[in-house]
Amino acid sequence: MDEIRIDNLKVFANHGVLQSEKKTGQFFYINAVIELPLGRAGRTDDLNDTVSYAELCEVMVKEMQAKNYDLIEAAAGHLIVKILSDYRMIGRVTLEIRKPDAPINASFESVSVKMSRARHKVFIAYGSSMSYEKEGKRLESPEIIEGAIELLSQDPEIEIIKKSENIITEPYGGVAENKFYNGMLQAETFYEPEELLDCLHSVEKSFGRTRDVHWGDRTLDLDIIYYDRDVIYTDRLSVPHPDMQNRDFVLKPLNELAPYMVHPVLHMTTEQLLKIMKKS
Ligand code: A4P
Ligand code: MG
Repeated sequence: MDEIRIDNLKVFANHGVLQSEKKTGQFFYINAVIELPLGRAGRTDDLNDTVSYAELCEVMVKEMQAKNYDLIEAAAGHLIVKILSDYRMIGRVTLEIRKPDAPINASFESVSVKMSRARHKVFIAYGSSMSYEKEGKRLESPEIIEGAIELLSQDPEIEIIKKSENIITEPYGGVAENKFYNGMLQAETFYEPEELLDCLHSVEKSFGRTRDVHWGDRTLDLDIIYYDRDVIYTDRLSVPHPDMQNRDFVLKPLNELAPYMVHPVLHMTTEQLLKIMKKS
């Protein structure tokens, strides 16, 4: 990916754990690497085909001075989310914030943090087979799903791009007894995979999700089906979802949103996976 770089942007701001740092302030220095496609601007010589580095500097100075953080990690994280959400052309932002006058009783040149976050394309399957009473009101599955999508859209690190229709499906796996409402979301996120999982768990929790029976009925289930074209296998996460190719309640809504998307392990499109599943 092409890059715009900004080196040692000098900003006076009031970040620090100590009250004295918040009161007096100090200089911070920012190195930014902004990844975006620059080929078009290279040919057209038009500022509209790129992102203005002057504007980026202004945004960073303004955001650094708008709020006082304890940690430069928080300042960097906040700046990255701001830049990625405001400029859709930008695919990744890497920021280093240096603090040469940190209150440390030792000799050093500066301390710094470096953080990098990117825009990721994800597909999230949702399912609900039980109602839930929230703030004195009984929510049926379609309302739970609507509420969950609303909560996800309020997250500054998630943008919902498309939603499939809700479909009503028979319980799968021989444990759950109720019919399910299922569907799929296509979204963009700046979260890393396990951060996204934590976010989905917290949304599930706010609609009363408990985890007592494996594959049992549930108020809300949010599963990561695809995370870019990555193959992820950790203690907490398997992506692509390992059983997706056997589930019509996953493949049908996915086929509505992304029929030609190729499964990174099985090397088949959603359409092909659905055809094979129907035959077996
Ligand atoms: N986990 C691993 N990979 C993922 C992923 N890609 N996305 C881990 C989300 N979570 C993932 O899941 C257990 C753990 O799986 C999570 O804590 C996470 O770390 P869970 O949702 O807590 O437990 P579960 O739902 O009982 O197990 P599992 O295997 O996730 O079940 P599924 O696959 O979610 O299936 N029938 C119909 N018609 N429609 C349904 O939606 N859903 C299920 C549950 C059963 N039958 C169904 C439906
Ligand atoms: Mg789940």
